Amino acid sequence: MGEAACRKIRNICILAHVDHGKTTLADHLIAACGGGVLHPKLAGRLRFMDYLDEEQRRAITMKSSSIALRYKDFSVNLIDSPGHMDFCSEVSTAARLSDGALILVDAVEGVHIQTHAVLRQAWVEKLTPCLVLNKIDRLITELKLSPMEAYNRLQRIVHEVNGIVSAYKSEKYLSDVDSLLAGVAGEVNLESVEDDEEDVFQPQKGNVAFVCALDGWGFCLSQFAEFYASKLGASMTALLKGLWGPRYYNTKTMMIVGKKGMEGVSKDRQPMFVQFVLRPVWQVYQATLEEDGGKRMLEKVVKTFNLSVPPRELQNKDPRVVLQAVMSRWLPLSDSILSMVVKCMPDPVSSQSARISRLLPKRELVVNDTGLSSDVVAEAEHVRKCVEACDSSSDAPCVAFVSKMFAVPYKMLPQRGSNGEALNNQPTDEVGESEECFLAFARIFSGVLHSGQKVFVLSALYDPLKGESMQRHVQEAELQHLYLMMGQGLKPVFSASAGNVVAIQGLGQYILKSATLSSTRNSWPFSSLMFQVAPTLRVAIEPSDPADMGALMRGLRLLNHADPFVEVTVSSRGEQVLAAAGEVHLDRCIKDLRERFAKVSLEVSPPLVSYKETIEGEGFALLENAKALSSGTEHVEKTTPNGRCIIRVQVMKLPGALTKVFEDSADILGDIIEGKSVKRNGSLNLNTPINDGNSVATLRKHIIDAIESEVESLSAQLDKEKTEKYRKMWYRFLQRIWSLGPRQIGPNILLIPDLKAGNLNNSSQDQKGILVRGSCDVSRRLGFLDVETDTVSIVEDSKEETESVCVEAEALKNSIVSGFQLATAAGPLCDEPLWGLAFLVEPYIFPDNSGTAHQPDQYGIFSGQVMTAVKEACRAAVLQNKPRLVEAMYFCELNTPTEYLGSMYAVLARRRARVLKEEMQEGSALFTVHAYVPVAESFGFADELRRWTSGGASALLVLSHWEALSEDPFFVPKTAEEIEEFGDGSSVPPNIARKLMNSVRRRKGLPVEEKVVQHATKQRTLARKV
Ligand SMILES: Nc1nc2c(ncn2[C@@H]2O[C@H](COP(=O)(O)OP(=O)(O)OP(=O)(O)O)[C@@H](O)[C@H]2O)c(=O)[nH]1
Ligand SMILES: [Mg+2]
Repeated sequence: MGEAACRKIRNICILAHVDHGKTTLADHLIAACGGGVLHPKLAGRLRFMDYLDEEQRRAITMKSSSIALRYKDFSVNLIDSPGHMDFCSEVSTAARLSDGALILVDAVEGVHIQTHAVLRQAWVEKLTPCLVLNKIDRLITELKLSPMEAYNRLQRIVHEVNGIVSAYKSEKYLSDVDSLLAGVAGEVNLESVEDDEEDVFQPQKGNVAFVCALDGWGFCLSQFAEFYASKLGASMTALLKGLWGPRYYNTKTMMIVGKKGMEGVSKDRQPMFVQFVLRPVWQVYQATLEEDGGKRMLEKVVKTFNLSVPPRELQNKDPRVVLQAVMSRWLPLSDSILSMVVKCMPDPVSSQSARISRLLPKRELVVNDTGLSSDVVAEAEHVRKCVEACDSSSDAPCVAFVSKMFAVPYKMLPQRGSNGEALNNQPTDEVGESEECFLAFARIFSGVLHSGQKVFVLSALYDPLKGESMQRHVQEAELQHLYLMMGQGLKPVFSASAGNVVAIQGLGQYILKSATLSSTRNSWPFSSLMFQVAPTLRVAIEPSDPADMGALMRGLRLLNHADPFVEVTVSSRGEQVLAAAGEVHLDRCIKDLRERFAKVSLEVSPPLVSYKETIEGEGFALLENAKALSSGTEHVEKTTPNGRCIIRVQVMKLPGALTKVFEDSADILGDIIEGKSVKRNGSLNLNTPINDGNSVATLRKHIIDAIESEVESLSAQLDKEKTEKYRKMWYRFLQRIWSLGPRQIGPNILLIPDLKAGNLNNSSQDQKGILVRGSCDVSRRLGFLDVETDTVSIVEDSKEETESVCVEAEALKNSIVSGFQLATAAGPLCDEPLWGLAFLVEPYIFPDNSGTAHQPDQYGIFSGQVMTAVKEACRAAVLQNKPRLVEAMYFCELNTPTEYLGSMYAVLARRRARVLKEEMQEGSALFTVHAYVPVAESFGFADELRRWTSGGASALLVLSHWEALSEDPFFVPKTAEEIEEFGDGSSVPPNIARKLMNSVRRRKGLPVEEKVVQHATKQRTLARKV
């Protein structure tokens, strides 16, 4: 296939918030251009792309799927995507394979959370977007707006969407400027640094459509401009400009004028969009749907716009049939949308040259060896050039990207090939273990793929310059069959060329979720997909009959393969844990497991909610807390069983902002701390300080910003001198970071003792304990220490006797760090990770008098003892400093009709929600409420809400942040007032923190301190209050 044919391809996806009408719109496009797979009468009701039972049952889309359409001489690959938050990973897979995106917005509901998310996704993947304002009919029939009010509303939505995109643009602009200033070499695209003020979506430009997918009509301004141009004999371009914005038609002068030009002409001025476009549409609706709407008006419209509607349909008794008959002939939906797609969206050739920097970012190469690698680089460059040009010739290298794998039962695969030959579509697995065939959802970016071809499957970590060591990341596979996708149907093709979206059979054993296919080893893999959220809802699964364990394991393996987003892990207690994005997703996974992949009956645990543990302290308290730390007054002390080491630990809380920086930067920290970045560059030069340039500098800046913001917030309450002291203290702490935990990258820090801290004299034994001082590894890697300033020797007076102790001290450093890691991985409340704490650990070691020190096994025992002592001391320090449980919070957006507001608040209150904002949506009876809901309380939330509001209210949840519960889980009344309020403690019901803590302890099999029956007699007389 030549370039000309390639120019006639459009790959598009439909993206929107849940229920804004994507699948309904797709129905109409399929009915018109799908080659007869869907009868036009069923369009809008069948929801062809929702072919899974579960999708039809719940009436939401759960996966993205593609259909090949023909419009005029264009072939359009349309991908319908889900809008529900739980399936947002499917949006990423759809966006990667497309060049353009139809962004739908419900004209009544307006912009919602997922609208932001999909706009961002389209922006990140460099797709060309068009805006589709759907459900215009609701403005007429539900809200009963006048054309003028409707115009204002539509204008507001267009404006809002433009605002969102321009924010992404300026963000990009800023980050480009940042990297320019930082002097980073790399691909800085000067084009995008240019500030273009123009709105992305402009109806006059033809990239905004106004549609009603339900009734099957829609238009862009050009259709009306064309019609009026011929009718009024005016210029089409002038009309196009006039049909949006404050432009009026002066009937006297027959001119298009601004507001001023209309002064004195008429009192009831209406912009041309209202007068020429919306009014006729409103008239048809009124004429058909209102009792005495008047048939005459309808006839007038039919006549004015030269519509040929069969009289049989016009006379139908059902007004909706009449309405649809008129509207779909007047403004056919598929034509409007597809002509916009063809006109405004790029073909694969232009699109790939614009998207190349996202798809295959240019690599910074450190070519140190000669020979081999320069050939490799040259070929990899050639591949990149071909992808950039979308080279569809047969001698170009083949490159395709698989964005997900999906499962199809073998019996659903076509039995005949493209030429009618029989296909051997039997399960090929030697194991014969499944009836499911895995297909790859892929787009070809260069060259031609054909069935039977051999390709290399490159994983995201593959690096062609590394030769042998990369064997794990590249495999050779044979493509069995290629299919064009028709929703659920598959149409076998022998070959497919660059620019097409296809399903590929035969890669099931090679690819788990996504991969790059290439005909040469010497090519870089495509950049990974960006997912908006992580799978957070975890449950443990076991078979009802233990004998079915094998089937369950197999089922989980298949599910993990078939769903791009699910995560299957084994917990530390050996349970199979399934992580999904949310409840709807989880339900579908369990159903798939039961009915399709494992086919056994299953037991599913209640959701395993993660918590964290921290200590109290905020704002002012932090300062006090810090003072104690620097003066070293309050500490916990532990001694190892052999008495040779004393550990002193103090703990303080980190400022919230700093904790957040550490949490958010786990990936970068991993690179910096484990030094992965060094290896990755291929220049293993250990003499140069590890300086991954940009990322370290940015992280350092974030850390400093966090501290400054904390200092600033304190400065309101404190005098200058104190805040200055506080700031200084923090900068000193930053230079003393030995390790982070848990897992070396968590949000807790281990500080080395202050230089001032001396050695310890143990009076009872009259011996001198030597302080083991670690090295500030993390500080140095983060660039808070310039050179090796901290290599102070452990003891200044290294006498003979202490020398051996020093050697030992050196060897024990690892145990100390390990103890800290263990403590931060499992806190004292319920073995959940610690969060946002700084530990100052001072280990003192005493000389050994027993003479057994140098035996290796003795040493092993001693180091173990030190590790345990450090761990115990850290945990005890947390317990002594007002420990608090930290829980994860969802951000929740709710929409509810006014009459259900009361019930909705009742549901929110039961779930410990905190309402942030509530507002009435202008021009409708809907309320939008934003709230935080604890993850622990969120299960069944959507269902309960639906029940209590008779389906009126809907909610979407996004994981937001961690928050400490203010309650003390060990609360017992102590002061006189507390005792007065709660009694002596025996009858205090456990508070929420305690309940949560106990439930986790019970789940983990840890001892729970509970008084089962305390005052038996008293209890008997108590009434049940439930
Ligand atoms: N009044 C009206 N309702 C519409 C219109 N388009 C779609 N709907 C209705 O909106 C509901 C959702 O439509 P879908 O097409 O399933 O929405 P979706 O965007 O595909 O939803 P997800 O795939 O779950 O995100 C259905 O009940 C449709 O009938 C429209 O133009 N007007
Ligand atoms: Mg849908």
